[in-house]
Amino acid sequence: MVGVKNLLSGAWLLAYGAFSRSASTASGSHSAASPTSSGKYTQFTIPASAEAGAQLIANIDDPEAVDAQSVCPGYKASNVKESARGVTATLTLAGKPCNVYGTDVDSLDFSIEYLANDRLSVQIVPTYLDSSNYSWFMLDEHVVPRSISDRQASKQDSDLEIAWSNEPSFYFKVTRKATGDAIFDTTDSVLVFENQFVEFVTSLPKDYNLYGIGEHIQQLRLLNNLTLTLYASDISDPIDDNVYGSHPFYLDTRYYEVNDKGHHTLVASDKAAQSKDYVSFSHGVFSRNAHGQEVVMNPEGLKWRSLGGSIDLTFYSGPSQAGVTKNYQLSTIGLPALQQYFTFGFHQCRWGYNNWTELEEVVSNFEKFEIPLETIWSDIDYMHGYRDFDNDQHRYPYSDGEKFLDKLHSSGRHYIPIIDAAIYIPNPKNASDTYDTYTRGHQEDVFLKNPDGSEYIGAVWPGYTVFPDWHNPKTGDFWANEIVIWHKKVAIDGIWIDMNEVSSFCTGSCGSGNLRMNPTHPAFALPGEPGNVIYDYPEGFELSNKTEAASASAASFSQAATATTGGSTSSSTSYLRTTPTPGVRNINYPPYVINHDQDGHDLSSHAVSPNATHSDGVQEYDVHNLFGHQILNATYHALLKVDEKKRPFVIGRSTFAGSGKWAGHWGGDNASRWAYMFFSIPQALSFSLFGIPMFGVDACGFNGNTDEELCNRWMQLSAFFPFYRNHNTLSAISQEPYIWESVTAATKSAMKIRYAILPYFYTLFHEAHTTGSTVMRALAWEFPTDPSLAAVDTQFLLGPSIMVVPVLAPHATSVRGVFPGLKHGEVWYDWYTQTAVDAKPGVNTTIPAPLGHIPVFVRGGSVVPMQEPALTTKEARGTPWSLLVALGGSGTATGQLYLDDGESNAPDDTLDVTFSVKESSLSARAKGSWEELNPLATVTVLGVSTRPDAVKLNGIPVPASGVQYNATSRVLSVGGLQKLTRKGAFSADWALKW
Ligand code: MIG
Repeated sequence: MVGVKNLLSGAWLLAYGAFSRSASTASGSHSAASPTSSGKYTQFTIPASAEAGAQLIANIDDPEAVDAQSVCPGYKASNVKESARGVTATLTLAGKPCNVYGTDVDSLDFSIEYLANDRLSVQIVPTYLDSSNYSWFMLDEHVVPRSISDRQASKQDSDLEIAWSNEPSFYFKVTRKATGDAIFDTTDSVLVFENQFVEFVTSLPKDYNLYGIGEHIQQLRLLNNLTLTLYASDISDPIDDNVYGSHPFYLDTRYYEVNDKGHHTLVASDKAAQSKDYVSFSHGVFSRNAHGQEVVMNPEGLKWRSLGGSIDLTFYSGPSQAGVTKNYQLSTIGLPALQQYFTFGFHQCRWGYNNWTELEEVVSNFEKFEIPLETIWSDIDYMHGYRDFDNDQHRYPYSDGEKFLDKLHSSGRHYIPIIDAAIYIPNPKNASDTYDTYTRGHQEDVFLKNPDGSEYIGAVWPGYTVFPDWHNPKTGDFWANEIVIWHKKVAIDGIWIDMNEVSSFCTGSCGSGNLRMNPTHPAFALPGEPGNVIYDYPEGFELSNKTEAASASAASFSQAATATTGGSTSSSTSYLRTTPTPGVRNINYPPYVINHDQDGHDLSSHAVSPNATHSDGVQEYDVHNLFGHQILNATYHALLKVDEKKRPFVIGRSTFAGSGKWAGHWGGDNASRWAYMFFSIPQALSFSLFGIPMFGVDACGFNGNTDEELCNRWMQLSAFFPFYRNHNTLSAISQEPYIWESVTAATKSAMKIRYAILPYFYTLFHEAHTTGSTVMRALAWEFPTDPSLAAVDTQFLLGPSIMVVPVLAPHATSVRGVFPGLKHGEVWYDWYTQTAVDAKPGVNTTIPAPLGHIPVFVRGGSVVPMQEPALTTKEARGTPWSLLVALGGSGTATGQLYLDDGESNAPDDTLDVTFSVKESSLSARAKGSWEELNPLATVTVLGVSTRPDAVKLNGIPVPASGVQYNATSRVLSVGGLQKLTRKGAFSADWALKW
C-alpha cells in the first residue's frame, strides 16, 4: 500500500517523532474505498478522509504555548562597522539557545543600508548558510527582488535614522527625523532567529493606524487585537483568516499636532478634533519573507513571526501614502502591468455555463437588453475532464468555438477562460487515457517531485494531478508552449488563473500508486449536488421574500440534518502538539503552528504538501506562498509568446508582493451577502497598497444565492472597481444583470457612468503603470490632514476626482457619507444633479439613495475626460469627447488624459493631454504622436457663478445655440464643438473661454 506515509522523506520521518499522524493513514487506504454512498459515481472517489489534516492546536490558541520573548536569550552585536551609508555587525547568541520553535542560529549578519534618502534596509541573515539541509532558506532575488539602492543615500541625508544597542540585548530603532518619533522600535524585546521560527517585535503608538498585511477579508484599518496569518490557502474568503495571497507589507499613518515651535505631538486619529488642523506622516514596511507568517497585532505593537527565511525589512519614509506606495513599487516589487483598454469593460462569468450555446445565449441577452458586455468567461465547464488546454468536444468543441469566437470578436467582444494550476496525470494502465500536456511536461521533467525523486501526485478537479515546478528553468517554456498550442484552437483574449495556492484535494502525494483508480470526482460534493444544494440567501432576504425564504430554510435544515459526517477523523478536543526537533527541520509539522485555516491547521491540508521538492532541491515548505506568484509570471510571459505585441491580460487568485507586474486579482470565493459587498472595498484598497490596482470581486456574490436587491446594489458598486466582473458558483440561481428588471436598469445606469469615464480609468491605470500611483483610493490618502478619515472604508475615491458612497445594507433608501476637505474649501458635485453638495465638514451627511441609485460625486478642481457610453469599449472609443469640468473653490481645475491604441505592449504612438482651468478658461495641451480623430462635442463646467456673456474656442465664438447656462445649478454646458474640432479633439492645443 502506497500512501503519504511511505512517500515522506526519511528526514521527515526522523523529525516526525513528536507525535504520530493518525490522519495520514487515510490516504494510504485508497484501495479499500468504494464509491460514495449516494451511488452516483460509479468511478472511484477519493475518500474525504484523504484530505483530513492532522489536528494541531494553533500556537496563538494554545494556553501552554511558550512565549519566545520570555525564554530566548537574544543577541549581542560585535564587529560593528559604520559608514556613511550604513552599518554592518555580527550578532551572536547572548545566552543558552532557547530552541523554542526550532534551532537557534548562533551567528547572524546584521546590516543597515540607506538605500535612498527615503528608503532604509535592515537585514539579518545567518552568517553561515548551511545549504546542505536547507536549515534556513534565502529567498531567491530573481523571484522576489530586494529593494534597490541608489548608492548615494547617506545617514546624514536620510529622512530616517536608525540606532541600535546591546543593552540588555541587541535591539534597533528606526526614527523619522522630522518628528523625532520612532517608527519601528524593537527595544525591550529579544530577537529570535531559529531555523524554523523567526520573531521580531516592534512597539507602536497607542491606537495606531496600520493598513495592509494581506491577504485578508477585513476592514481597511487593521485591528490591534488580531493575529494576521499569511499562508496561501484555497478557502472561501473567511473573515480575518489567511486566504489566497501573501503581502507582507504595511502602511503606518500617524497624525500630529504641530505647535508654533514646530514640535510634533502624536494624536490618536479617533481623538482628533474636527476644528483643528493636523499633519500626517506615513511610512511603509516591507518584510521580504515568503514563509508562512503570522503578525500578532496587539495594542502595544506587533510581533512578526515567520516559519523560516531571513529578516529583510525595507522602510519607506513617504511621508505621504502615495510616496510610500510609489516607492514600494518603483524600488522593490515593480509597477503594475499596463492593461488593455478592453479589460475595463464589463465581464460576465459563471461556473456552470454548459456549452458554447449557453455562452452565446448570454451574449445575446446582453445585446437584447442593451447592457454593455465586453467579455464572456468560461469556468472549468469547458474542459475535457477538467484538463487544462483540452476542450470537452461534446459541449465545447473547437469547431463551434471558432465560429462563436469569430462572431464574438467581430462584435468587439472578448473571451477569457479559466486555467487551473494542476495538470492531470493519466492512468498508465489505460492506453486510451493519454494527455499530451502531461506527456510533454513529463518528458521535459518539469513537475514537482516527492523527496524520493518521483513525481508528486496530488488531486484536483481532473483527478490525480501533477504540478508545474517553477524552479525548473524549463517550466516557463513548457507552460508557454501549452498556451501557444491551445491558443491556436481557441482564440482566447486573456487568462484566468485559479487554484494556484497551490491547491490539492488530498494530503500528500496521494496519487502515487493509485493512478489506475482514476477518480473523476473530488472527495466533496460540488455545489448543487445532493447534500450540497444551495439554500443560502443574503441577509434580509426573508423580509422581502417570505415564502421563498421559509421554504429554503426548511430545505436547508433538512439537508443539514441528513448530512453524513466526513472529513476529519480526529476529535476536536484532543490536539496534537509539536515539539522542536533540534538539528532537524520538521517541515510537515513545524514546531510553531500558525493559525492556518485549513483542516487542523495542517500545512499540507488542501494544498501541495511542504515536502514536495523542486528541481533545485528547495522544499515547498520554503516557497509555498510563491507558487501563485510564479505561475502568474509564467502565464504573463506565455501570453507574450502568443502575441509579443499585446499586453497580456491575466487575473490570478493567489498573489505575492510583486504579482501586479503580471496580473490583476479578483477577491476569490466571496459569498452573496451584504457583508461581502462591503468587504470588497477594503480588499480593493489593500490591493492598491500591494501594487495590484486591477482588482474586483465577484459582483452579486459567488457562494450562495444572491437576490435582486443585493445584485442591484452590487452591480452598481462594482462598476467603480477597476476589474468589473459578475461571477457565480455552480448551481446558484442565475445572476446576470438582465435576470431582474430592476437590476438591468440599475446596471445600465451605473455602466453609463463607467463607460463614459473609461478614458479617466485608462489614464489612471497608465499613471499607475508608470509611477506606481493608485487607482482606487482611501479617503485618508487623498485627505491626509484629517485624522477622522483614518478608518473610512465604506466609501472610496477613484483616482483623485471621483468619490463613490455606496449603499451597503439591505432595505436602505439612503446612505450616510462624509465629504472630505470641506473645511479647506473642497467642493463636491453630485454626479447626477451636477450641483455642489451642501454638507458640513466632518459629519456624516445623509444622502438619498433609493434602490437603483449609487451616489457618485465629482471633486471640485477636476477635469474628467469622457467619451460616450456604448455597448462595448471599442464602440465607446469611437465616439466624440466631452469634458466634465468641476471647478474648485478658487475657480481652478486640472486633469489628465492618456491615449494610445489600447493594446500594444510598447505603443509607438501615445498622447498626453493636460487640462487646466483658470480665470474662466480651459486649456488643453497635447503632447505625443497618437492621432485622436474623434472630435470634442461638449464641455460641461460645474460651479460657474455667473452667466457668461460669450463662450469662445480659440477666440472663435461658439454659436449661442450650443451654450446653456443654468443659474440655479450653476452649470455651464457648451455643446456643438464638433465642427470646431473636426480634425480631432486634441489635434491642436486649444483654449475655451467663458
Ligand atoms: O474549487 O472553477 O475561485 O471562481 O468558479 C472551486 C470553479 C474552483 C474556485 C474559483 C471560482 C471558480 C471555481 N474554482
